[in-house]
Amino acid sequence: MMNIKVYKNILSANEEWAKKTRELLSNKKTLMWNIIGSPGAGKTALLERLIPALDGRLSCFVLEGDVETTNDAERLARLNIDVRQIITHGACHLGAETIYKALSELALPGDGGCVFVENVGNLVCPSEFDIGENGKIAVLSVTEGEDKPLKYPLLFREAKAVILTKIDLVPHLDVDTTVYRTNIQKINAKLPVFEVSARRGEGIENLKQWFLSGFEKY
Ligand SMILES: Nc1nc2c(ncn2[C@@H]2O[C@H](COP(=O)(O)OP(=O)(O)O)[C@@H](O)[C@H]2O)c(=O)[nH]1
Ligand SMILES: [Mg+2]
Ligand SMILES: [Zn+2]
Repeated sequence: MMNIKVYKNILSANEEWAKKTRELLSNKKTLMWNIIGSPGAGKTALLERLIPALDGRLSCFVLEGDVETTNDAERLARLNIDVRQIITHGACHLGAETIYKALSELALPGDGGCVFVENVGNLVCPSEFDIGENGKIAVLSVTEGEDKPLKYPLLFREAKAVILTKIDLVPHLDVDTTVYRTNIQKINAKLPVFEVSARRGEGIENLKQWFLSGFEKY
């Protein structure tokens, strides 16, 4: 018999915590979404609109990641949901260990829980770290420029959906949302793109249906 030497791929600490998070989420029949986008893209404003729309169907929780301040957690706490702020003191992304520990403290229901993690505003490294989420969601605003999916492809390769925000501003800008879509599709042809205005509420209903459909697997 041939003697084949086998090496085991030891998971990094981050991957180990991400795995524990996935187990916790699965036991609790809860979905967790990792919301990634530039500072100011409109991630918090989107959650302020989306969560009340999902209310009644899902129990929503938010883990807010920021370098400093509890501003975003304070905005979302007004929705009367359980929100926790994770302050990174300089780190530009959230790691899986912090997420696991924060998640363990939430009173997740046994079914229908939905956790939104607003990652630190950054188009680069949050996409590189698995935090045990069910999916990454890219938030891109129409003011950022149509070439951003081409310049920051990893996020668009990894994401389960793109939310193109601030579409109420399109009439005031020299942009074309079809160019955003074309560039997103160059990176990831099957990625769903939702055009949304958190200011006016356009597109929120479609997005709500997509988030609800994520629970069909349970
Ligand atoms: N016109 C318009 N402004 C928006 C929209 N969403 C967010 N903003 C504004 O964009 C700025 C940044 O929003 P915020 O939610 O804090 O972005 P975050 O840093 O990605 O969480 C704020 O001044 C918001 O009022 C939108 O849909 N339309
Ligand atoms: Mg924010
Ligand atoms: Zn980072």
